This record gives sequence, C-alpha cells and structure tokens, in this order.
Amino acid sequence: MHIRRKPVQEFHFIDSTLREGEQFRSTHFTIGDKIEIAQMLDQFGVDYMELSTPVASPQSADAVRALADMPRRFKLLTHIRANMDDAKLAVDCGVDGADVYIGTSNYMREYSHGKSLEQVIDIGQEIVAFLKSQDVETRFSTEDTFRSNFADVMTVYRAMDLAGVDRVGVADTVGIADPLQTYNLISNLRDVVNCDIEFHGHNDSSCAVANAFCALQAGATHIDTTVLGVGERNGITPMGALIGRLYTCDRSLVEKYNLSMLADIERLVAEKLGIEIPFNTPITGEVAFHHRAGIHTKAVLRNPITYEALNPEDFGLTRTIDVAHRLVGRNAVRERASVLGLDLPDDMLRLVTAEIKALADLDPISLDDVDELLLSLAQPVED
Ligand code: HCA
Ligand code: CU
Repeated sequence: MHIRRKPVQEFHFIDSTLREGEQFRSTHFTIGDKIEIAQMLDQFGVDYMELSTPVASPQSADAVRALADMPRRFKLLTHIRANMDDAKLAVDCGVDGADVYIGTSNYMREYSHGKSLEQVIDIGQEIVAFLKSQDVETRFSTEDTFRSNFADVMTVYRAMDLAGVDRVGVADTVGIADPLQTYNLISNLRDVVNCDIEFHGHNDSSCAVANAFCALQAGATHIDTTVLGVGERNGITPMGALIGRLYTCDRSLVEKYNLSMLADIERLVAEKLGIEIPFNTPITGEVAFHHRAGIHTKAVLRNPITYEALNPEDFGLTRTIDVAHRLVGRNAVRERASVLGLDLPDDMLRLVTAEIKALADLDPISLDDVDELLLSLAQPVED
C-alpha cells in the first residue's frame, strides 16, 4: 500500500452533464439545450464533453452528430457499452473519443452481462483495437470498480493498457468509496498502467468531491464531473465544488477555466432541469459568501481572507455582510451606516447595535428595519 501524496499534476475535466446528467430525474434536454450547454462549457474551458450513447435513441444520435459539427475546443466523447455495434455507431457519428465501459463486480458479472473476466478482456481488446484503428481516443472503464475483485480489475486494466488504450477508468458506481480507498486504488493502478487514468465518482455517501480530489493526488489525469453534480440518483462530483476544492489547494490549478462563468452555467442547467441551486453549494450557493456573526464580520471587513477560503471576486461574485440579526457587531453596523452615507460616532453606534439586537430578539428583522433605525437616529454627513 502506497501513501505518497503528490501535488496535483495536470488534469482534465470530462463534463458528463449531457450523459450522466441525462440520467438525472428531471432531465429532458432538447438538441438545442445540448448545444447551448455545450457552448457555455466550451467557453468555460472544459476539456472534454461526454454525451449519451447514440444507441440510446434517435435524438441521442442526432445530438452527438450535431455537437460533432459545432465549432468547439473541447473533445467530444460518447459513452458506449463494450460491444462492436455501439463502437461502430459512435465512430459513424463523428466523435473524437469513446468512453467504453463494462461491469466487473460480481453483481454485474452475475446479474448484468454474465461474462467471465476472460471474455471481458477479449471484448475489450477487440473494441480498443477497432476504435484506435479509426483514430478515436479510447477509454476503457470497469463499472463498479470498488466492489470488484482488486486483482481482477488490475488484470483488466493492464490488458487494456497493453492493447493501446488511451485511458482506463475507475468508477465508483454506487458511491461507496472513501477518499483513502480511492487514493490507494488509483495509486496502485498508477504503478500498473502507463496510460492516463480517469475517475468517476457517485455521491451517495457524500464523498464524490473528496474522492475526485484524492484521485488527482494519486495520479489520475481525468475527472468526470457534471454541472451541479446532476446524475443518476443524487449524482456525481459537481464541477463547481471540485473547482472550489482545487482552488483552495492551489489557485493556479483552476486558472485555465473561465471562473466568472460558473454561476451562469449552473443557473442555465438548473433552469433547464427545473431545480434550484442548493443553498449550500460551494461558491455559487446563495450563502456561500454570506457573513453573519459579529466576530466574523469585523475581521472580514478588515481583511476578507480571515474567514474566506475563496475570493468571490474571482468568480464574478460578491460577499454579503448581514446586519439584521441578534449576533450583529458594531463594525458591521458602522459599515452599513457608511453605505447609507452616515458617519456615526462610537457611542451612537453602540446604542444602535444594542437596539438592533433587542429588536431581533423579539422577531426576525430585515435590512430595511436596520436602515430605518439608522436613518432615524443619525444625521446625514455633510458633503
Ligand atoms: C452507470 C455507468 C457509469 C459509468 C461510469 C464510467 C457508472 O450509469 O451506471 O463509464 O466511467 O457510474 O458506473 O456512470
Ligand atoms: Cu455514473
């Protein structure tokens, strides 16, 4: 077992909003929606976009063709089962790459495709050879990797690496892996294959972001993300949250992305899915840069870094200082007064602060209540 955390190396996001995200409960993307989302993510700077397999439905195939034809910088991938018909159709639709997957857990082998490990390897080798002969970037992934036999998956990965695959994929399909397990598995895999390594993690037990980050520390080169984390069940690693994690580790890791677009991209996808952006979403959640307690606001007004790991301005956002509550401090009240053009002496500030606290103890109060109080007690500053 290796524990040797390295700095995160160069990595790529594979945005799967148009594949994994299509498996989210309320998704119904038209081709126009898919193009609109892809254009925004292209401007944002994602490196790859993965679409649902063209086998899924006629619209799915049309969408792959439409995105293949649009002007873009990202590489277009589609997600296919490990069979030749799917691989041929993917090539026919004009993709740059194919993400091939097959289950390797006992559950999948018994209840899903029913193939032995040898058969999985034979099919994999045949498909990798075909896709590479068509100049298509190829990834081979073992679905449900963490509930598969460790030696079995390493055997499959090594065989695919030798067959010339560009990337192997580790998938935490049911969201059971923890960060240390992820780190260990990827770090061992790093020693077994020469090709790139992709990680795809579900969020059933809340570890999707931490697992993706540990995968990068262990040597993964590609991470699957979706906007807001949408996907099957409660989804996968959300792109925004992973950006937050990487930024706090080393801001230069995410400088290649157009960060001020993040909030707009999330709003666009949320609107199309008919959902709200959850209040506690890192960076873009309503309260992500909202400061309340007097001790916090005092320091944040002097230097925001005291209580902010991320600078909202880097994302085109602003912080808010909350004064309408019982935990308010004098410095926040002074700041609010100055926004209103009032310069209050200290004794007056003490008085108003005490008054706000007393009012807020009785009932919830609003910023308007605070402003009214300030304006009634103070004289406007002369210009
Ligand atoms: C699924 C498949 C998948 C595939 C991931 C991958 C998963 O919907 O069950 O190809 O890397 O989570 O295993 O999304
Ligand atoms: Cu998945």
